Amino acid sequence: MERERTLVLLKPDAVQRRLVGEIIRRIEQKNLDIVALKMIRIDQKLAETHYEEHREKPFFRELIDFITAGPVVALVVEGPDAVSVVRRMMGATNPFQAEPGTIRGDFGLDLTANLIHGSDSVESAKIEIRRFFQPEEILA
Ligand SMILES: Nc1nc2c(ncn2[C@@H]2O[C@H](COP(=O)(O)OP(=O)(O)O)[C@@H](O)[C@H]2O)c(=O)[nH]1
Ligand SMILES: [Mg+2]
Repeated sequence: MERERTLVLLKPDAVQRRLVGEIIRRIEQKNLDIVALKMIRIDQKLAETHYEEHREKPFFRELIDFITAGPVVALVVEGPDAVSVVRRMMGATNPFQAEPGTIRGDFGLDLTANLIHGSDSVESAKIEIRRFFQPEEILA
């Protein structure tokens, strides 16, 4: 398996609901490496860039309002096949369809506030990591 890096965001609902520790525990328990971590506020501009692909969707405004409403925890997670491993740990976007045992399946019940973001490909991971982290913030 290729070693990959992926961008993970613990969304404002995860912070508000005190699920940061639980979600990071799962990432660590899986034996993935955390190579960068910080708490930030996502501003309007960063939110709109990050969710650019959804600009024409009916839920876009709600999504931007939600992701900018409170602090998030941003991580760079590294490991074999990290992009898809993290996506599987997250579970389906719709928490009603997310399997038990996944983060969204175990803790989520809302389509917008679904706790966690993970990059959906190696290519978008590279772009998203650059968008959220300076090179010197990431462990070599
Ligand atoms: N209200 C609402 N929010 C959605 C819907 N689809 C996606 N979202 C939100 O937009 C984010 C980005 O969507 P997407 O990239 O498709 O899902 P993800 O990659 O699994 O996070 C999701 O994580 C949700 O927070 C929807 O149909 N309704
Ligand atoms: Mg996505």
